[in-house]
Amino acid sequence: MLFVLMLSLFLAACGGETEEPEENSDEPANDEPANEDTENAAGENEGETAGADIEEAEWKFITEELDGQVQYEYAEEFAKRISEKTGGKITVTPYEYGGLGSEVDQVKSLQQGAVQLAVMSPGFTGNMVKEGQIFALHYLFPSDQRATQDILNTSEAINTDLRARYEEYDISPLGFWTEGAMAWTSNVGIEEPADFEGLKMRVQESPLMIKSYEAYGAAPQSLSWGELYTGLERGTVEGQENPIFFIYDAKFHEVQDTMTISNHNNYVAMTTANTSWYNGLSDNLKKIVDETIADMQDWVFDKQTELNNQFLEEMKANEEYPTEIIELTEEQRAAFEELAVDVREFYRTDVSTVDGAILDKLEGEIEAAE
Ligand code: 6CS
Repeated sequence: MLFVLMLSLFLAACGGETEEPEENSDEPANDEPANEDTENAAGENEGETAGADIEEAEWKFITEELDGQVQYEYAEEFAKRISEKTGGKITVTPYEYGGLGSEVDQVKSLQQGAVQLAVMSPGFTGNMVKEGQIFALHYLFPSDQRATQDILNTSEAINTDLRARYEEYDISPLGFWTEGAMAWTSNVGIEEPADFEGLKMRVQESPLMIKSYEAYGAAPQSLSWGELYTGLERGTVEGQENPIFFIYDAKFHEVQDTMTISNHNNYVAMTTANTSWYNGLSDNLKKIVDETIADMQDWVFDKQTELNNQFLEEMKANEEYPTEIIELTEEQRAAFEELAVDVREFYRTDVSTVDGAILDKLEGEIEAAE
């Protein structure tokens, strides 16, 4: 035995062949070059190194928007980053709105695990995750979008408490971000609450959104955005709210005469994952997903700013479909705010399943931030 041991030491010292490493050994086999990626300077090929222990997989990522709009651009950027970080082992396939049914159908697809990831607007879960309707409350967040995004990034009420409510339904919101300030479109030119009187306002699937417009005297109804252009054209609905980039890119300005820059709220979207799938990811992949989403908060903020500015300019310059653009003064905004504040009470008593605790905490966080 001593002879055998000495012989193998002698052969190893001479650079002779050695045994293959045991299956579970972490060491590379001596007769193969060490992983070249790890030898590169400055983290080059970091993705390939990171991807070394990752199995190939495809993750489906649905969005509620089309190519060129914020959500879809987000999914494409996410796909690019995940591929880089996993050395191409994970392919994320983004899906535009439309192919997988309505927004509510998309929520079900995520819950059932037919897709792994989705950008979701809380408005479409309004009949299920009651607390998620918090984002339908007007004048809750600061009117400044950067300040709003900072709260969305750091709020415990949102990122811990609200997330837990969603996870009861197998939906994990991993990031909350604004798609920009909301504006109203109509043919009446909304400047004061009286302009809403009897107006058939389109909203998403959220009882609280309905309540918010009833507070102004409107006659709101829920509709998928896929039916919104035709609805406005035919007059089945007469007004709607959305960020400017979306109003212009979805061509609502073709069938609406005026846009009120009301900034009564901001449009919140969530990057969500199917909870069971997310929990089943390896620690390494979970970390890659979490870090990518955290890193993209600034990216998506810049993207929505860019698109909202760009489309506002395009709308102003459009002579084929001219739009009267109304900017509300602080005084005019205050008249809406006065009516909107009571809706918070409705949220506390009739919507919230936790006695308004999430709203109380969020209000405190907003106040502290301001
Ligand atoms: O109004 C809507 O329903 C749509 N608005 C935006 C900004 N994104 C998708 C959503 O479905």
